[in-house]
Amino acid sequence: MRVAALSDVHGNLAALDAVLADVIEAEVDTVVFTGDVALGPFPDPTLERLMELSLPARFVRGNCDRELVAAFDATPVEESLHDASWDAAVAWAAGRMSAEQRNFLARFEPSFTLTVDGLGPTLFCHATPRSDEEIVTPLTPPAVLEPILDGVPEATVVVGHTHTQFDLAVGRTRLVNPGSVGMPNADAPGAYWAVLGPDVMMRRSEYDVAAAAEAIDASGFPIPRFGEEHVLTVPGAAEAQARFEQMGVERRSRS
Ligand SMILES: [Mn+2]
Repeated sequence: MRVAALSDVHGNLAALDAVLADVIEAEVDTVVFTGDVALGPFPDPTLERLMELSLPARFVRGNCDRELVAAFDATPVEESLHDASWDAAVAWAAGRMSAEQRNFLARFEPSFTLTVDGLGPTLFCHATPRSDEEIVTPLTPPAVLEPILDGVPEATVVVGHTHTQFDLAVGRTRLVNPGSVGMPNADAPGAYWAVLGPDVMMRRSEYDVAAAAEAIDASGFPIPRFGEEHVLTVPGAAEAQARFEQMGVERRSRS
């Protein structure tokens, strides 16, 4: 089969709609969302759109999806990657969700395998096969990456979480990140995703980022200037990877 891999929509409805239009043209067999669909400026209409998709779709649970369900249920989260401003965003977004939307998010799967044309058995997960928070980037040392993928039988592993497109060979495994639909780290604004099968085709969909950023910054989403800093302009890929890798080093040194 051929798959459209969409990750980290983060409640950016305009970006999602732009990608879905291009996905239809790509004529894939299924769409896989690799997590973090709703935490962002338009959580409820984003979930509504995903719940009524006419395309065949599967959903991986991201750390932010997990945290939204926990916040909706008022269950404390043990540890979070987020700082206090993002904790406020989780509470804000969970407060806009219906019980049906909560139940939809709660059914997302930790990971699953599909056989993709040309790529073979392909594992879809959010951060790494064993965690929805662990940070891996092209800067992660092989001595760290290889044990994470040791014992994973799939030829290809597709992850999201760090919002940056990459396509890496790690030992026998091809590790692919399609980037982020709604909150990318990249060298140009837009909505990033990938077509899988028979190879990996990285994609970028254009949309009206000025109008989207304006709507986002008027939405009440409690992260200041989110539209301006993550949609109208975006953090550069190299800079973001260095920042994520530093977070990864700090997390590894604590565990
Ligand atoms: Mn994530």
